Amino acid sequence: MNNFDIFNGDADGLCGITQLRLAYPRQTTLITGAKRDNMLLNNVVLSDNSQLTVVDISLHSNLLGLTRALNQGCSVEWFDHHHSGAIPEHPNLVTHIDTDPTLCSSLIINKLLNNRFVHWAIVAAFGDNMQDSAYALAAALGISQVTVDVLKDLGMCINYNSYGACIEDLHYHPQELCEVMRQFNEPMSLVAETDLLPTLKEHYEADLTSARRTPVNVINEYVALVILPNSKWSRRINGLYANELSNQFPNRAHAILTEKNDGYTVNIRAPQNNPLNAHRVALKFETGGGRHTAAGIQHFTADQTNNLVDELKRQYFLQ
Ligand SMILES: [Mn+2]
Repeated sequence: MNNFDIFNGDADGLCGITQLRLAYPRQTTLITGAKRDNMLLNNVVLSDNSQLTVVDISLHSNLLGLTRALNQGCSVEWFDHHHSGAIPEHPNLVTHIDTDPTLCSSLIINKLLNNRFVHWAIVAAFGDNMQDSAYALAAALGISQVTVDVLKDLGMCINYNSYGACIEDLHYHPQELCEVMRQFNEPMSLVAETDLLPTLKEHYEADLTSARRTPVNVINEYVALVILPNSKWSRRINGLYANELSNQFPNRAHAILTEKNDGYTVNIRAPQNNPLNAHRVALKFETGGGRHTAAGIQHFTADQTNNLVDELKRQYFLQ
């Protein structure tokens, strides 16, 4: 029988599978990717009767792969906090799915493991930007401020590593991170014994510095636009840089255009002081989608820029 661990390559996916494999060691084939590779189960070739552990990818988006796996006689255990859609009833499927907005996959797993590797869960919560949950858990356990700061740094840096259009854009393959992380029951030991954290931090800072050097086209008090070049650093940092600008200028909506070979991708952020309808702006374009606060357009062309600016102005001007 073959065992597969299938998990998102971001901090939550990695910390989730780390907790599970520390608790239940098992030889497995690792299937992971960049954060945006969220259809991992649909795209994997499984052997019949395998055991699958799936962490931090949506069941809804992977229903095809799940159905196929169950038909092949595989057993599947699923841990996640994304929208799942209707969960198929099958004797070989066990799910631990909770879409409570204060939970991430690693917090769900932590609860099942009774805080056994809770520091890893806190790393994940910071990585998934669930600061309140992370701080609350740390406070409940009386974890020192110094330790919390390190766990937060680690979570944000592992999360940063997962951004990019494809695996080649990433500094570390998440599979490599997974193999390193599972050697440590305790993330503070990983930080003490490896140079992973300072290395990621340096890359993170370098990417941010490059982004900050790019001119910001301030359309008016409520709308600003940035165009990042076709480069790996742009693809790694565009979303995090959009968040940074949004924190810095809370009255302003932001659109970050990242050049690619045949146009642009777009990250949109609603103003923090008016955090609505970013997805509405994005949906004006064919490949747009997202949430109220953060949305995106997969494929965008330069001649649509005026349209986008008009939509942003219409949505956010004088509100
Ligand atoms: Mn997550």
